[in-house]
Amino acid sequence: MSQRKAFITGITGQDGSYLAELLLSKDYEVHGLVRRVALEDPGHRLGRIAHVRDRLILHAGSLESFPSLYQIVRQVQPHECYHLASQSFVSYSFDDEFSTLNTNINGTHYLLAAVKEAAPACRFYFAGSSEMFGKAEEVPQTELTRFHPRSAYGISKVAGFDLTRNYREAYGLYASSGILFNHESARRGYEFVTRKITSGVAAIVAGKAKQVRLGNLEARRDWGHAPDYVEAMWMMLQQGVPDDYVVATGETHSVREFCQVAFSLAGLDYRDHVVTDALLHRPAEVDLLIGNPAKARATLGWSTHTNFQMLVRLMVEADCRVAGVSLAGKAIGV
Ligand code: NDP
Ligand code: GDR
Repeated sequence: MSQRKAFITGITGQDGSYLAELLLSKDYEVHGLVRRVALEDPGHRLGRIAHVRDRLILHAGSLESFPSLYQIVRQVQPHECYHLASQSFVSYSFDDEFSTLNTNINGTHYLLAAVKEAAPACRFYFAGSSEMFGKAEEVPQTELTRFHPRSAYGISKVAGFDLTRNYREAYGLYASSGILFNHESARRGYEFVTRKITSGVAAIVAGKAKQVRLGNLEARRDWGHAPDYVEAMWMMLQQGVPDDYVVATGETHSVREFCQVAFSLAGLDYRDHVVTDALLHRPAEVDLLIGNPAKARATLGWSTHTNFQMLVRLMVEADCRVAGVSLAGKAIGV
């Protein structure tokens, strides 16, 4: 069989970088969409894929431009397309609803249309989110739980999910959506709460900071480990028929618990270092988000390999390495 080709949007992000590694390990030819500015400044913007950069084929383009997506899809003729690129920071979507809706909704529509026109046999994955459940009507949430998004980000993901389903039903595209709950890693963006906490712990251990400023400590999330979640994306595109799947751990923890575990790994009490700031609270919070991954387990054979305690530990340890200190505060070679 000829080598399989995959096209990943968002390849420079957390998930894109792990998915690229996974597909390379499965001998795919991996193509990625990057913004032109990223190619101009690779040292800064391609950091997460620097170690595999020479094994990837990167194409300059943008979610805002249908012609750029169409040209790439037509030229590459991918067997699988993973649409991960988006304005992914929920908080920011309250500050700028317009760019979040434009990028996320139009970007998904443009890419689906490009695949339908230029490579209709290509299998398509859409990165849906637990934020689509928002003010959740039941706990835990399944593929059948009604959506009630609470942010422009959540609304944009519901629209992307509906577009993906519609291309499947109306045009016969093999198009699947993952409804993924939060997943974190040492490559998580620093603006997200887990990385903000673990990088904060490392900065305190290194003597470079004293405090971490956070918003709502009682917010709860179902947190998993990103490398496990990109496996589910790949599995979804290997099935006989396209479908939608919840991917989650089924466990929930509060931001406060995350702080407790992260600081205690360094022998610190989070209450001495975490300060709360009302300005960091969101205008609308989601309700209790816990996913039920039973369908993904039964149909895809998917499972998680990393529990909550392991996740926090690996993130704190990684950030300490970046800061050049051990958990005990001793300087280490970086
Ligand atoms: P990141 O924020 O780490 O990565 C986002 C990616 O999208 C980056 O590669 C970014 O490129 C790219 N991007 C953003 N805007 C554009 C644009 N206009 N044109 C081209 N590329 C663009 O996200 P994650 O890896 O964490 O998440 C991947 C996807 O999964 C996202 O769609 C997210 O919404 C969704 N998701 C994530 C979850 C999670 O917990 N991580 C849970 C559920 C869904 P650049 O580097 O140039 O900024
Ligand atoms: P989320 O992740 O909004 O769930 O979206 P984030 O880490 O930003 O927030 C999680 C919870 O922590 C609370 N919180 C704070 N959040 C941030 N960012 N900064 C703080 O200082 C802070 N203090 C408390 C938040 O209020 C929230 O309740 C992530 C993204 O990856 C999305 O793209 C994805 O769709 C969802 O996960 C599932």
